[in-house]
Amino acid sequence: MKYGIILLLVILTAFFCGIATSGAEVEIALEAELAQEVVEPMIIADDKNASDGKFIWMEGEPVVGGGGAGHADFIINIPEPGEYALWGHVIAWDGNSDSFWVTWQPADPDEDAQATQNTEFRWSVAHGAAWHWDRINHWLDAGTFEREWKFNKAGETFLRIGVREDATMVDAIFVTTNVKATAPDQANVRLPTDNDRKIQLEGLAVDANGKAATTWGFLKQAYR
Ligand SMILES: [Ca+2]
Ligand SMILES: [Ca+2]
Repeated sequence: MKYGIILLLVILTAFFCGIATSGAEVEIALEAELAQEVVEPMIIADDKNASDGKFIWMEGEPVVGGGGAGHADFIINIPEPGEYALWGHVIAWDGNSDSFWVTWQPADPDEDAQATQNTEFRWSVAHGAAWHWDRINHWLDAGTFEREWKFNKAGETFLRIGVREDATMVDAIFVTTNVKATAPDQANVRLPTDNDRKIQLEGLAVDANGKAATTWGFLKQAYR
């Protein structure tokens, strides 16, 4: 009987250790303004309240419409295959300044959502005039749902944030394999640290050194 209890404890310990180990999420924090390429009218702008003092947007006034051109492209090296979610650290003043187009290849097709207006890739950004986190969703005609992207292998992926409405702002992006979390604290979101920025800037260059060309090698570094 005593040995039975000890055996049970050993099994339970192994079981919970296993959960703790397998529960580690991939978490990558990116500065929006450190995108590999920022194409006008999307621009990098200053705000002392933004992470590292900068953010990206197509400049605009509150309540005024406009947009549909310009984008920021990110090459994101994911360390393992799996399902991923994205969070944006954003400001969206009003109903005329609260959306982007988002595609993340190769989970998403190579599609220019600004041209196709495909609602699968339309992100309805949570309103707020101060910086806040919003999980990237798709705003379908049938409703708005959190997005998940499934990647079959580790390596370079290609994220595009395209302007849909001007004056919508992105400060930072958080990448996570925690696709269940629907609140920022559950998802363990964080703004980029100095080390995160170093990895974002140098990680790619180091990685690209060993290869003839990166998959998304046509992109150039927009900002250093
Ligand atoms: Ca606007
Ligand atoms: Ca920033």
